[in-house]
Amino acid sequence: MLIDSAIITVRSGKGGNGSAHFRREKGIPKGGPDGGDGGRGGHVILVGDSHLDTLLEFAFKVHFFAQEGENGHRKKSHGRDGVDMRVRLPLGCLVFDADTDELLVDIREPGQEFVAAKGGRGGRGNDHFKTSTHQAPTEFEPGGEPVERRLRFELKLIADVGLIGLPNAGKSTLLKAISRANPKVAAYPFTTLTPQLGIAEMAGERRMVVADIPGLIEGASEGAGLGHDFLKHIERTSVLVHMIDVAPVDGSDPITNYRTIRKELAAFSAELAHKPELVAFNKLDLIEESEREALVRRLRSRLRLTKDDCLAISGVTGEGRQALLERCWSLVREAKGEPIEQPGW
Ligand SMILES: Nc1nc2c(ncn2[C@@H]2O[C@H](COP(=O)(O)OP(=O)(O)OP(=O)(O)O)[C@@H](O)[C@H]2O)c(=O)[nH]1
Ligand SMILES: [Mg+2]
Repeated sequence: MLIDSAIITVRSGKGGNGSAHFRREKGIPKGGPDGGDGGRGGHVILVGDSHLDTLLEFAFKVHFFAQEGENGHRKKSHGRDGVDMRVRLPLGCLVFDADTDELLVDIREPGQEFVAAKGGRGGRGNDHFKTSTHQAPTEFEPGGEPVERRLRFELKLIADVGLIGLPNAGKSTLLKAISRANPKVAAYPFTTLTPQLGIAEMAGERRMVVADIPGLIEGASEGAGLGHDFLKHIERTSVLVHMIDVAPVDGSDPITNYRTIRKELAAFSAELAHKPELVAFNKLDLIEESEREALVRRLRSRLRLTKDDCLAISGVTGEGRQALLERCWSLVREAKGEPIEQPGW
């Protein structure tokens, strides 16, 4: 399982101070205390929202502060309560106190609420301190202190798209180019040692979770190399993008390489073998422009793939990248049984 996580700081609002005011009006020289109470400080409330599916927004915003309560006014007028700060979270999100590691709540239901930082209570005004022997109190209560704490969110993510292929095929390069993830990329095999996750953002506020797993090699389904442990991670994805290096430095044949991986998927599980697969002929930039079309046509026909099943791309120059994402999007929606929306609809 792949985990998305975020740490944020929340602070509730301080309570408003009570007022220490005395009524002063023409003809009423000693009007007595009339200081009103302060307003309650705003809470920080976590709310379950079924429309969210990642913690992405917390990469940009990490402070969530509620408003302070207003101080009390004269004429026993109550200060306004501070506005609560509502923080929307995807369902399935676990919330921990980041400093103690205590699990605070598991957000499961849409609309579920959890007060993560309680607003300070409003202080009482001097009106409350009046007694028969204490007619002119100047005492008032200050507003309650705000609560500040750091929260850690954890969300188990199921990737929509799994990038597979031999080591060095360019999986991490692609993930890096389409998301904010920063996997290591290097010109040698087995650069990626653990699955990497990224969120590809597309026009029209569309998002896909993409998983880059370590390169697979022959025998991976039986435990060779590093990929085996991670095949199970991609079993639950909707779509596989099978990356083929069209000009491998080791001189190997892209066709054989493709079949090697297919064999391992089949040996691992029927589920993986039958998962929708999009083939990406990668590193197109290494091929002379005049030869590209013929090469792709030849690969396609030898692998008996239709035009819909494959695409030619370059993870480095970006060629074909958008088309690949759009195809993935359609396949993911299809696999999930959701209608395929167009951006801007
Ligand atoms: N010319 C060219 N080089 C590429 C392209 N994509 C990746 N590379 C290079 O290929 C090498 C391997 O890229 P990675 O992205 O690390 O490959 P990987 O599939 O993640 O490899 P492993 O993590 O070992 O499985 C790096 O030197 C990349 O710069 C491409 O489209 N064109
Ligand atoms: Mg890699």
